[in-house]
Amino acid sequence: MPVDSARLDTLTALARKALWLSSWTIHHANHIRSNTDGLKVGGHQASSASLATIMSALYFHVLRPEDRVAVKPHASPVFHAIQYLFGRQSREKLENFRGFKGAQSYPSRTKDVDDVDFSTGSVGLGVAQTLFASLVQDYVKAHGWMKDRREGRMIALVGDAEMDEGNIFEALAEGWKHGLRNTWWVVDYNRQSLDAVVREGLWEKFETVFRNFGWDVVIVKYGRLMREAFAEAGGEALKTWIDNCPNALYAALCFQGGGAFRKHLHDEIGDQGPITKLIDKRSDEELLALMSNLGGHDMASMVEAFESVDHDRPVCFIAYTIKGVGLPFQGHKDNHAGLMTVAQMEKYRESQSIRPGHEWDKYEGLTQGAAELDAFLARVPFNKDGRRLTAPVVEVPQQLAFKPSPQMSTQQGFGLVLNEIARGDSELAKRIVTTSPDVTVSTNLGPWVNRRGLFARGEKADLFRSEKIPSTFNWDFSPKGQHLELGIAEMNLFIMLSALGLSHQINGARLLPVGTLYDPFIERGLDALNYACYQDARFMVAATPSGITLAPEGGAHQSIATPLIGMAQDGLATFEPAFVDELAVIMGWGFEHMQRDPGEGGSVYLRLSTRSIEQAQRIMTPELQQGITDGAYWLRKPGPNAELVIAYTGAVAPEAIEATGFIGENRRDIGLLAITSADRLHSGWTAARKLRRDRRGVQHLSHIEKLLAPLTRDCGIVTVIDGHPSALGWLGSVRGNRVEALGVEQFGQTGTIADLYRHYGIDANAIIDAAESLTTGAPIVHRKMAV
Ligand SMILES: Cc1ncc(C[n+]2csc(CCOP(=O)(O)OP(=O)(O)O)c2C)c(N)n1
Ligand SMILES: [Mg+2]
Repeated sequence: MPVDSARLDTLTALARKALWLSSWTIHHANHIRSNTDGLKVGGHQASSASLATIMSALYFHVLRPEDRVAVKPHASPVFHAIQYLFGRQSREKLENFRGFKGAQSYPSRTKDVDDVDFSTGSVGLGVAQTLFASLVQDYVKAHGWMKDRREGRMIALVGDAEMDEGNIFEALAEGWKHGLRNTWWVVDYNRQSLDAVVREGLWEKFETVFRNFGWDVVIVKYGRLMREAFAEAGGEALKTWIDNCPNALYAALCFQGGGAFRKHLHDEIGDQGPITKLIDKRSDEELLALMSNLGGHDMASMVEAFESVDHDRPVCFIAYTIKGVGLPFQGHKDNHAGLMTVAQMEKYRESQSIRPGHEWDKYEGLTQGAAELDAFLARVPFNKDGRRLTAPVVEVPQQLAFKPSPQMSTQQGFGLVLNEIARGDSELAKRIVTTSPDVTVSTNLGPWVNRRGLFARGEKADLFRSEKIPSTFNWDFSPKGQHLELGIAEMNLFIMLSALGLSHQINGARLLPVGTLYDPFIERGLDALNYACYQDARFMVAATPSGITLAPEGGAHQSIATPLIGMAQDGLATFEPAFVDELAVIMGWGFEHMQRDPGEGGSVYLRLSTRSIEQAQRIMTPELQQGITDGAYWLRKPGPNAELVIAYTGAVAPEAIEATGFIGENRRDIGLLAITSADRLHSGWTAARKLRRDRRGVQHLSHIEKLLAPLTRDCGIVTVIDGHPSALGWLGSVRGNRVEALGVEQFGQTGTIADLYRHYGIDANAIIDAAESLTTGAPIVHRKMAV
């Protein structure tokens, strides 16, 4: 239905206001707020201007409350301005833009107060997030959890240079495989990036890519002024000139203004009667207004383009824009960090009929009355409370069961625990959804998938099964399936986990996502993992195999840095258990942790191994359980005069146990500390120190402080991990003990586990050597001979 002209006028006025407010926000941060540390606000003003009309069309008119949006990072000020007009952002936070606790530089789900759906900032990731969010919505719907909620459109406002990010193309391919729907990407085609003008002709290539992947492509090139001019005598020639004008020249002329356009048009088209008349009847100002009236700056054209979509296939809108439109540096190639001078801002203020001192007034300078605009904004469909949903907590059994064997790896145990959950009909079993980038079988998710099936919107039987060809895996696809098959791209895994892990807030349906990959490839998807955590998505990632313990797989697949990544990543609790009973406890805790409130819960990373080791035969007491989830427990308590403690993590447990046996014959009271989570130990220690500093007199001790409390200062600690030694090296600082930290610092070789443990110095002999260097007394004679 065409939008009436009064409504269009109001939308245009609000877009103008949003642009003013975003510019004033930036100006305020730079020139008015006292800024002693030279906090420069760049990279926002020009980018925000570029999108002001498009975003206003969406937010004030097109969007429905069930829609979800990822806003291009540098359009943050215009996003906040729109929210301010909605009454969902405060003037105080705008005045404090980019300041401490102020409106965020890039839209943030967790740090902003104004209804951000997806955090953005690292270009490319927000775009792909909308695609995966749409797949997740399909999953939720197919499982019958949408209730009476309407399907939302997942919309990304995309900078044209964002398309250089490979993760967008990885996502496109994945979306196609899954029959993507309800996804709109609106490209702000200003033909500028940070440094440069976008390469001529690049977009034609992208367009083909989109169409190839089944997307509808809607190009919004000309605004209404342009279209009207094209209809005038000579208009065709003008259109041809515009179409043929190179990106860089068009941008430069927009910067220079109407006079420059006139000169070029005259020079290049010559005196051809009608076109000359068309140009010359316009003043410089009018000519500039015409030439900068690209589709993306024209409310009518944008509304029309959005409303023309009558299907649920994915759509890519390419909206032509000018970076910094309407501002003095519009089109200038250096405008990314462009700021207006005080004098320029004054002029802009006057042009908007805004009185000094009334810069923040919502409707100042608009012709529509305040009551009318209040009523308009109150009726905007998107402007609704409660867009962020919640979902009840899924109960997790006290202890997760698994079928034990005397020898097992943690990777095997992971499969066994999930298999046991899959056999039952608990709510937990229903809400777990697994996903893996082409390593489902090799990370032991196979048994789970056999029982719960693969997800697809349509049924598809396993051909091998229907052809009666024996196979270990029965992989039927159906709308009830609970495994999302992914191609190899690890970025897609983490963005998918991010989307699944926000389902309780986006769809009001709780999912408990579990993803698997090989540990070294965490680094491949690290930025997406970081962003998933930054937006407080909740998931469990099992990374296996890991370390040099995957020995014959070779150096390229060995992971050294991941224990440190796990410790350093905010929002991610990292565990590296040695025994499967520990893993079962951690997974149970993890499923609960994933459901805790913001600020309390988070995601979980399990660094697992393929090394099969002898399992501890023991009763899982509540005390042991607590130690495991807090990060450590004494496998052998140190005696009262302990000279030495061996602290180990993960797959090297047999070496630590063996060395303890040998050393124990010559050194008194030796203790063996099993560390299940260096991350939780360390963060607990940091938190306790902070608490004691903040509230003097508080006696709170962290778990590691309590564990190490019985040790004297003279007691040495040998730490050992199949990973970077600094992951455990800090233990010495807890109570001032000397430490020998063993671990891996160079890329690995292929070989047997024994070869490599010996080569990198994390075998029993290396532990014994380290113990000797820390203690005095007779040499430790019962040294294990090299095999
Ligand atoms: C992954 C990543 N790399 C680099 C940057 C720095 N950066 C911010 S904006 C930008 C250029 C963006 O250009 P475009 O997407 O076309 O948006 P525009 O500036 O035109 O609004 C760059 C390189 C970033 N934010 N994220
Ligand atoms: Mg751009």
